[in-house]
Amino acid sequence: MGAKREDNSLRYRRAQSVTTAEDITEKENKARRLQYDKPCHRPRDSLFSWSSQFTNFTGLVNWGFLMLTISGLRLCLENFLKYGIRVNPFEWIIVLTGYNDENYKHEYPSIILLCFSGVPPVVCLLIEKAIAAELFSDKLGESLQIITILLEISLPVIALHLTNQEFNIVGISTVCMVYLILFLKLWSYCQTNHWCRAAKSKQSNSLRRQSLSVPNCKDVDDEVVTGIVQYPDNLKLGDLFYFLLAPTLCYELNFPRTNRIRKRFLIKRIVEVIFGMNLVMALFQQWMIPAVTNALDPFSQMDYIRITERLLKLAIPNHLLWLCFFYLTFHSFLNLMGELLHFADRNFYGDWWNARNISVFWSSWNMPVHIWAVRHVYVPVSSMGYSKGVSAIMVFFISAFFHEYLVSVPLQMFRVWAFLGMMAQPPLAVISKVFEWRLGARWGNMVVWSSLILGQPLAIMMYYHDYALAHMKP
Ligand code: 3VV
Repeated sequence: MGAKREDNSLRYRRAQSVTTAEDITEKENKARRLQYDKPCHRPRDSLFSWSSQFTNFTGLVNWGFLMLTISGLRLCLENFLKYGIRVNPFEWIIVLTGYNDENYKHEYPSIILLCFSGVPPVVCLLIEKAIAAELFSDKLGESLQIITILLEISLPVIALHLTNQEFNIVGISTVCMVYLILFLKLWSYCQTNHWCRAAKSKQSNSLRRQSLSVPNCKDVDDEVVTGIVQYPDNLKLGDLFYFLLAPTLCYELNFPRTNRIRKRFLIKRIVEVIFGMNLVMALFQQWMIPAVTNALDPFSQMDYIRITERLLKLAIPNHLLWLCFFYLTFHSFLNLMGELLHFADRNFYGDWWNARNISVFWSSWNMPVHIWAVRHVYVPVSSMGYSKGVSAIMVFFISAFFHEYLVSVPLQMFRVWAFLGMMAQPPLAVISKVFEWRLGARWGNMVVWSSLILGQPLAIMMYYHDYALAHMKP
């Protein structure tokens, strides 16, 4: 058996090998072994040949890390020598508060809008309560809910266009992000309550079986489990505000809860949030701003070679900032909120770094948005009879719209780059799958990383170029 395996492996090596010449026969080898000249040669492949089947490249990986560190160090020194120290925390305070000497304003429109963001949820809750108390018909109530959440998401745009207030860009960006998160949460809140109502009102056996997928609705399941909140007992201000603060976009009547706060874990996350925020702001001032402003000239002159050089230069700080932002948001901040609120489901991100194609990346990088998209758009659209492809395009369309909203509204400049960037994802997913099928998972993963590293600086430059043209003097 052993001999047979050895024989097979020899045959395999012979078939694969470039240097194991077929003319060196087994017989010749035997003869050589009988010689007394202490032979030290035998047929074997060089390690870099595929046929050698050598796989241990740990040293080269170490070398790669060392080269990266040295190049990074050189980049750091070059940056400091060229621009001096640009990190200035006071500048952030000026940007965040909108205070500057020439144009000081006492009104803080962004802060007023942030405070007002507490009102739409209360309106939604009141409508839900009115529907539950049968003051409104379901149809009228649900139409009112839709109008409320559409008004809520339009409010930053309305405030920008109808008031004479001057918003600073960081303030209005924060407002748009908060209003968008609120929009997604309220959509989930209304739809989940709608599912509970629908399940409650249906008595027939077949629909009772369907209602098992919405298990927290009173009168639906005959066995009422104690300690579990059931519709409409959930319609309370405390319950709604817990959901608004919880690190999820999907509403449930009974979230999984932890029974204690781990103090060491909490302190670690707090330190990470404080340190991470300062790091991101410092990197932004010291590295990102000079790289973006320096890339403007080649862009306006349409000098393609220099554009490419500038884009590659911008790609590095942008990518590092993006990685810091990922860790800070999805690990440090969301875990901090989860720990404080006893929220037990910490599935905020998957191993997107191993994604073998773009589809896998989008299903694992931002889990709160992905789970929301699946639960509130993808599955409902699929169950209306549409194919998976159509449902996925629908999700990406909504996502593209909101990406554009997050960029265009603060810049007050309507372009389509962010929208097109997101709408390019389904075709890019197909391309990365072709790479994966034809060349293997490693190449699919390369496509994912390349699109992340190169796609973002391109989009940033498109917007910065258009913004500079519109707002800055030559
Ligand atoms: C807040 C902080 C900001 C920026 C990220 C945006 C996307 C991804 P598949 P299959 P299983 C849509 C709204 C977006 C708003 C955007 C605003 C962002 C800002 C808001 C965050 C603030 C950071 C950074 C971002 O990160 S923005 N992300 O746009 C959209 N795409 C997807 O989620 C997926 O590609 C999707 C859903 C379109 C397709 O996913 O995995 O390729 O599809 O068929 O495998 O199924 C998906 C799941 O659905 C289940 C399956 O079992 C599967 O579950 O594995 O994920 O757990 N499923 C399918 N059919 C089902 C059925 N009939 N019943 C039940 N389940 C079913």
